[in-house]
Amino acid sequence: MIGYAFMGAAHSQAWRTVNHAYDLPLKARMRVVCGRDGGAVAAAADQLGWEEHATDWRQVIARDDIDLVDVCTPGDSHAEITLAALAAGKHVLCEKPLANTVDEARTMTEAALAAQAQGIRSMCGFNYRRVPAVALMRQLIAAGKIGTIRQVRAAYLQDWIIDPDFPLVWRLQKERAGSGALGDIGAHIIDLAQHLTDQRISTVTALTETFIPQRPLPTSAPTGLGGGAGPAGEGREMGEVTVDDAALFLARLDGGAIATFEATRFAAGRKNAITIEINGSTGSLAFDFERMNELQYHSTAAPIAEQGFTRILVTEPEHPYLAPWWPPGHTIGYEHTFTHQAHDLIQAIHSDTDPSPSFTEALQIQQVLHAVGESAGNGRWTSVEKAA
Ligand code: SOE
Repeated sequence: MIGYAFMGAAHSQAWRTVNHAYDLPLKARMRVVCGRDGGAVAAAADQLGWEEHATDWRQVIARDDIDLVDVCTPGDSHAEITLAALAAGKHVLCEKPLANTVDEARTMTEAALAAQAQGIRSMCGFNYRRVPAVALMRQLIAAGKIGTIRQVRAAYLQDWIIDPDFPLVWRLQKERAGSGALGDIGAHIIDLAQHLTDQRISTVTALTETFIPQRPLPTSAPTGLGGGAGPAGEGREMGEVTVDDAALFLARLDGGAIATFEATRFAAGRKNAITIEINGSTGSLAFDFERMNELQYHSTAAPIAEQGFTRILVTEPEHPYLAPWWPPGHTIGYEHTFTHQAHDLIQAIHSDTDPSPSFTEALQIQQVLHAVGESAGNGRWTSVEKAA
């Protein structure tokens, strides 16, 4: 694993757990965690459960005892590390968004397709697909339970940077993160909308906003989402915020549905609020991540007097991913989505099939992000370039 901050910790939890939760044909072994700061990566290895630690990812990738490289670094190094790992014949799991630009994502996808011919698998980490209630939602839609899909309403709301004194961390710098709320959290709801409906976004019209254009430079090493804030008040060094704080867009999907998307880091009080509702010709399904063990379902097939949204408690062994977890009613959490992701990747490697989302799927999401950025700049409806 390269990188060990928030996503690295989440992925480590998954690698630690997956062998025990599921009876898998291949076992994950946590060989090496890699980072630039020798002391910090040693502490991370100890805390997160890695056998070894290293500061040079190239040396790690060259090792014969490494089969899979898990890329958990900021977006500006995804392409370089992934291309090197694929060239060395390693399977790759790369965090979302796949890259900072469409060009990088395309190069990575071409490399992944070439490696695929040698049996090398690549996957992009869109973990929210692996919430059991979301997976169930997809199954119900595919089974025709809400009929023809008309509308999608998706929002991803956070508030961790509303304080103007919050420092200029890497996620607020275009050259490191690619974009702001759009790529970081908007990418998740783009993936969810397309995955659930099995339709692709074809055109968009968008606006983006950066509410706080300058912020204090960070004074300490990054932790969690951020880095230490400098002293408040005058005399501190400021830097430009070069990404969006919020991104809103309308979209048409290629199967005829229409959609609205909202991604913001300025929704005071909303910590990690993901909601998605899908309205079809004969019903609706709605998911709220703050109630991630539930799914709301309304069907027009029920007698009129009994119609309304029904709460499905998604904790049965019959529900996706849940068989090995707890008895019905004993809920699961955020971290399980990463364990489910690790499970699906291991199964794909073992059965010589392609995991999803593949890099080709992640490239298409990158193309949607790009079209949203273009449209926000020129104020026009913009077509999404075709991935293939
Ligand atoms: C930060 O905004 C972040 O950690 C994202 O990068 C993750 O993808 C999301 O799951 C939670 O928020």
